[in-house]
Amino acid sequence: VRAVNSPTDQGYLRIGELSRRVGVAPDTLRAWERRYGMLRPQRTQGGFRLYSDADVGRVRAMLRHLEDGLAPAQAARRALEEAPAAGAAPAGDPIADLRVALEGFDESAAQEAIDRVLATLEMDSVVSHVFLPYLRDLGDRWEAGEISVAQEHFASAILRSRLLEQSRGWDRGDGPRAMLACAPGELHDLPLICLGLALRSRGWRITMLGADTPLESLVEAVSVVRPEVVVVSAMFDDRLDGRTDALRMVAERVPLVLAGPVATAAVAGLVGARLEQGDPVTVAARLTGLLGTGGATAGAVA
Ligand code: B12
Repeated sequence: VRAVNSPTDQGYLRIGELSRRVGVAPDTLRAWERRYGMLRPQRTQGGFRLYSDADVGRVRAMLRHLEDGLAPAQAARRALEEAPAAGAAPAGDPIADLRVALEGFDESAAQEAIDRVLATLEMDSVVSHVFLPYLRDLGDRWEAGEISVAQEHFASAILRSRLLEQSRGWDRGDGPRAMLACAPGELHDLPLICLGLALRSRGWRITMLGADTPLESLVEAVSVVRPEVVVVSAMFDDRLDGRTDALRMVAERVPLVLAGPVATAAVAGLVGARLEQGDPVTVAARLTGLLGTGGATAGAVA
């Protein structure tokens, strides 16, 4: 079971988000990090720095000391000595907040925790650093028998509704269009919704077919909507078994991407699809890169 870190030391804010929270320009924050060791970011696998509530606390302390008239080096020393002092770390760890609220069936507290997350983080961070890690934690705890199916259902229903709320209008504009569907029998549509939001923040238009989509019906929808890309997602091994003919029919009409843990290079090769096994934000970035900013060369995706 993956433990959730203590509220103050888990990094989840990117530099721009930290900057907005504390009202200090990113360049200044970077200088304080370099000169005074004021910030202690964690690194993501992709090399991004992630800042924590403890970092927020130290910057706020530094600002107080500057306001009191101390020179920067002196203000920094004071702020570092104080550790996460009174009034320093306001928000708490969003994943821990969600865990307590959702697993305690406390809908209002959960909605407030999600409101805070949505107000402070960009969509990529909401997905990568809060919702997906929380969902994995939820699944681990369910598998270990620490929480019930009822708690898991309650939590995923609320998260799903809040993600879908963010999806309103995601088919507008003139960006490239992605059609997203879960393989037949597949009910796990949360990662697909996350992918849709991550694509949307990169200018795509989204047509979401959601859970358990019959592939014949997908072929029909493709010929009506004519998306630049179709993504079919699957969590379980047997979702794609015996469906190579239907998948090939999709891939013959439109660049097809197979995503999710059980999509394999073998199946993708067999049907002429592209395999994407990263997390939703990484996949969104990659598809966007492949298509180019003009969205013209859809053929590059498959
Ligand atoms: C919420 C949930 C449900 C909800 C789904 C709600 C919804 N609308 O999506 C419900 C209640 C319906 C459900 C049902 C079931 N679930 Co469920 N569920 C989960 C849970 C808690 C979160 C799923 C999720 O969204 N995860 C977030 C994803 C993105 O994280 P990830 O799995 O680590 O995926 C990584 C990559 O593989 C990739 N990725 C994965 N999918 C996709 C898709 C796309 C498009 C992209 C780009 C990337 C991508 O991104 C992640 C990397 O960051 C997981 C726990 C978990 N570990 O995920 C279990 C889990 C997936 N479920 C599991 C099981 C066993 C079931 C059921 C069989 C339970 C049952 N006995 O009925 C059913 C099957 C339903 C079905 N027919 O599909 C197992 C799967 C084990 C396996 N693969 O064999 C898990 C892992 C729980 C566990 N630890 O055992 N579930």
